[in-house]
Amino acid sequence: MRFASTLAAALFAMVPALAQAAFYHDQTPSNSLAAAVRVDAFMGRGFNPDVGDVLGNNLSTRLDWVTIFGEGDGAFDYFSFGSAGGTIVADIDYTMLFPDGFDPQIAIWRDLGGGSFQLLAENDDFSILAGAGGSLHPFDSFIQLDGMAPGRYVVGVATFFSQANNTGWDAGRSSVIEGDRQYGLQIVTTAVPEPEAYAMMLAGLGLTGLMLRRRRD
Ligand SMILES: [Ca+2]
Ligand SMILES: [Ca+2]
Ligand SMILES: [Ca+2]
Repeated sequence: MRFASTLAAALFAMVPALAQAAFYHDQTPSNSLAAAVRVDAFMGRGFNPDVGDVLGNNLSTRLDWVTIFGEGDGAFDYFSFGSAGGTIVADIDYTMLFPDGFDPQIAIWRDLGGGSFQLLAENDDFSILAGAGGSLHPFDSFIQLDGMAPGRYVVGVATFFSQANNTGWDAGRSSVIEGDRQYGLQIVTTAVPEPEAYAMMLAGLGLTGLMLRRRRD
């Protein structure tokens, strides 16, 4: 994977070889909560110095995470993921790297199903000590939610000044991510295995059962 971008290079350098599946490069116009990109398949665990909690403690080997390298396209970005519950972190990194930097703003929604969402939190600027490494400027955003119920959640990215509500970023009072802007975003939680992963696990168990049975014959 090669990118002609300082930001992508910085982000990618932080993703360990074993966890390269945990790096997602977004170029999609995911412009609404309903059209959020599902990043479940990119969730992984393995040491990453830029993945941490609100106090700056590293979380990368205790929880699942995905590092997103996002590129603006004159729209907002939304990323959807399943959580087994507990802690959820959304952590903007390296976004004030020039010349492609900007002042980001993020929000988290709960996906209530049936096209309904509930705004849980939003943030513009935060301490660069939160989220372990990666933030070079307090314009980077950070949200940590604890004690969350299992379910599906969405993280949205916009440009300051923006205002979120239960239907997403309020288009009349929000600023999109312009086409030449780039950002790094860490999403951290306890992931939920996807149906395909379950199917593979069950197939594996079935195969093991068959082999055990055959051995007994
Ligand atoms: Ca970080
Ligand atoms: Ca950060
Ligand atoms: Ca900001």
